[in-house]
Amino acid sequence: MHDLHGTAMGDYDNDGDLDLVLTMGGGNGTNPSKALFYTNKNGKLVLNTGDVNIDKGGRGRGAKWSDMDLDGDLDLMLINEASLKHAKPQHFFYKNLGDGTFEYTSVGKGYKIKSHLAR
Ligand SMILES: [Ca+2]
Ligand SMILES: [Ca+2]
Repeated sequence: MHDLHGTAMGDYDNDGDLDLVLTMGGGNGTNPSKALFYTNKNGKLVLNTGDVNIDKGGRGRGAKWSDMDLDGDLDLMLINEASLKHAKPQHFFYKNLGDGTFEYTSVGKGYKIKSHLAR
């Protein structure tokens, strides 16, 4: 494994064990990399990045889990360094669909983050 920048563990599938995401750098911007996603299957971390639809490459720096839409499951935020061409989006937000997969979404473009203050 090379160019590892960030890690985050969270129980994204609500099965009682922690799953893992690793963010990878992009070779100083020359080789954008997808985050590596590992599902915990009975204590064994199984790489299945493509199977869960984590499909965008970037200059990964950090990953955070948060239930952004307050529907009871963890959504994923991947924080990236700017690309050399300043391509947008810089950061990636993935909504947990609740079936073991994610859907890329863009905050500010149709994806509303609910606030506790709005209740
Ligand atoms: Ca889990
Ligand atoms: Ca959620």
